[in-house]
Amino acid sequence: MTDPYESRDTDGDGLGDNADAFPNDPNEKVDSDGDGVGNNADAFPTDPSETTDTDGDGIGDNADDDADGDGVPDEPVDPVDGSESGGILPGFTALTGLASVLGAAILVAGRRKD
Ligand SMILES: [Ca+2]
Ligand SMILES: [Ca+2]
Ligand SMILES: [Ca+2]
Ligand SMILES: [Ca+2]
Repeated sequence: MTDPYESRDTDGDGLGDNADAFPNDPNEKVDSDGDGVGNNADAFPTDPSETTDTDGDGIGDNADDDADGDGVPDEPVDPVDGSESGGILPGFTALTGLASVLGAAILVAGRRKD
């Protein structure tokens, strides 16, 4: 360490806590755009409105109409995607399962009474 005012390097990344924007993260030292995501994890280290580019097309997820790159625009929700109906079915199954368990419990309780 060359800075005489530095006394600690909590995350041990070689940069003192005073100069380290992420003193507890050994993988990050600088956040150039100040969006809270270190430059190493920030796909857009100079753009505070973007931190990730899921499909890697160079357009940040926030500005990208198709962030996951599946060819279907993110909004409005694509009805062909099927993720909506897929979400309802497991819930319905779980509810039916719960009802069966409850029914069985009531049945057992009723038998005990007799
Ligand atoms: Ca660090
Ligand atoms: Ca950043
Ligand atoms: Ca950024
Ligand atoms: Ca993108």
